[in-house]
Amino acid sequence: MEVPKSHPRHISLVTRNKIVECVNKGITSIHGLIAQGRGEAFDYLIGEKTTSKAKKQIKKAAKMLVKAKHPVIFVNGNVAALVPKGLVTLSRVIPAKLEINIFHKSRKREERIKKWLIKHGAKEVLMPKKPLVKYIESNRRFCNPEGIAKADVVFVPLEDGDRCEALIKMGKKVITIDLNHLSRTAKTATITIVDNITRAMPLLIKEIEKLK
Ligand code: PTJ
Repeated sequence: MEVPKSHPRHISLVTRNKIVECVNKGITSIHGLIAQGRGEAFDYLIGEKTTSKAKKQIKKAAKMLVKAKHPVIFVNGNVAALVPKGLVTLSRVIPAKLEINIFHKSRKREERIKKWLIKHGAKEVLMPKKPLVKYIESNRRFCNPEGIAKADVVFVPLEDGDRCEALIKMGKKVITIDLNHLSRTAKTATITIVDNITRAMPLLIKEIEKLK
């Protein structure tokens, strides 16, 4: 759908289209539409702008990612739809491994996300293999031995669930981006960036480039 540039909510509608397109491509789960709606509501409340607090958290996250020995970036269907190039650039500048980790079980969707990331420049994408995340029973427990098993810092954007707490219990540091500051993940992560991932991602990449 064409969104007129003059529309007052142009950016928000273009972002929504990205999710819809990726649902149609089988990359994003249909549930991703609901998640996007939740995010939009919170974004409205913060004026659809990156707050000064979020900017401070982005700086802290950049430092933590650069210092990490084995950082891993978890990718789900929504993140893949919204910032595919950003994920690839982030993994290159840190550098960190990209690992697919989805909640709504679908081997086909995992394969499509992998191909989508490769299309956007990824050289390597780790796939979930073994139930390595302890303390949880959802599909998110399936991880890659080369990724999560060795990770000291995990970037886990866009989740309101059980995984962040489990990763913390496993002794990992967790960085999240979530517009809902009340989500379970936002409340339990080591560093929480309350911002839209579409705005926060380029800022995070810029901060890491500065540090490097
Ligand atoms: O691909 P899958 O199967 O792993 O599914 C991915 C979703 C996102 C559907 C799944 O993880 C899910 O259901 O997520 P939740 O529980 O709805 O949580 C998503 C969180 O991300 C919510 O707290 C939203 O407020 C937040 N969110 C949504 N869109 C954005 C966002 N935060 C930042 N930027 C956004 N664009």
